[in-house]
Amino acid sequence: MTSIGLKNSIRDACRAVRKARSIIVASHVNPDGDTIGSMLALGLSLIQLGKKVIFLSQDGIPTRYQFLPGSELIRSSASDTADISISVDCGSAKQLGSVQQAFFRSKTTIQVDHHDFGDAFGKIMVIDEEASAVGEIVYDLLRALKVEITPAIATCLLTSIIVDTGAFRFSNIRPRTFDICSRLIRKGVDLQHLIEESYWLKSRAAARLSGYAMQRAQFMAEGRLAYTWLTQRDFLRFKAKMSDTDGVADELRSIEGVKVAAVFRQAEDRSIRVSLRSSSGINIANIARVFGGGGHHNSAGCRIGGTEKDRRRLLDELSALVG
Ligand SMILES: [Mn+2]
Repeated sequence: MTSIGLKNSIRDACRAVRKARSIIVASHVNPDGDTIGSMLALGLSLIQLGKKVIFLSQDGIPTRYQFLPGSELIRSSASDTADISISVDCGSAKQLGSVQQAFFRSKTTIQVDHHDFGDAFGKIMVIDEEASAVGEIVYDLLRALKVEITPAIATCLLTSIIVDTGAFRFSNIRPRTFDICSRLIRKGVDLQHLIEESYWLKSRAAARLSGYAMQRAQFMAEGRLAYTWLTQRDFLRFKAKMSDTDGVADELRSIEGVKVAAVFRQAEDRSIRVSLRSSSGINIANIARVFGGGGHHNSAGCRIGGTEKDRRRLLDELSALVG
């Protein structure tokens, strides 16, 4: 989306928001800090504007983010309809999971997203692929709506940006990321505390299981491709949850010589969730897309079947990619 396109779509979104009385804000399944932070910042702002807001997340809110203001308002389903629905950080309608029904009951739908390789499903598309996190786009939207950015809203927006930039370390950061963060921090947010809570903090179980996954890592293509895996048995043995190991892919990618990293995590339904990371210059989202997933240039994911053959097929594609 061009910057003019973005401005126009923000204007259209503002118009729809001003007209609406009730609004659904919805996150993606297996929510991360970007989708949760963006949803809360947007929802709290809409409440400030006098709207009735329904916060929807199929999988509720991870314990890690329960400290965020407004988190107690999040529901996993809703029977009521709203005038408009807004999704945040969802690259496809499928990403909404079971809240899809409620979402599409609204006549007007707005998709606020930053995925490079997503599907268009909203009537109004507010897409900025250059944004490091959806929090950056929500910030633009709130400015256009003339919302007063309270410390609570600033906290949620910063959480979104901290999580999607790996606490300001990933290649998706742009100068504007810092411009926005600088303005948000000045609203009176304790940044150090926020990074600790939303990014660094992990349970012992999570640390041990991540270490286990790192220890069993395998290397292909002369060390340019690294991968590891975790089964349901591993999660049970370490008493850890799948979301406890979200950082493993980034850690694997940071090993010397590694250009592409893949983490295979077995879900409860036995399908395999694959997290992919690549160093700059290598587009990993294209491959994720071939396997029915999506994401960003350097961070993407997909789901594959549970057989050795399924895994092999993806690994072969990845090793061809790193040559
Ligand atoms: Mn995101």
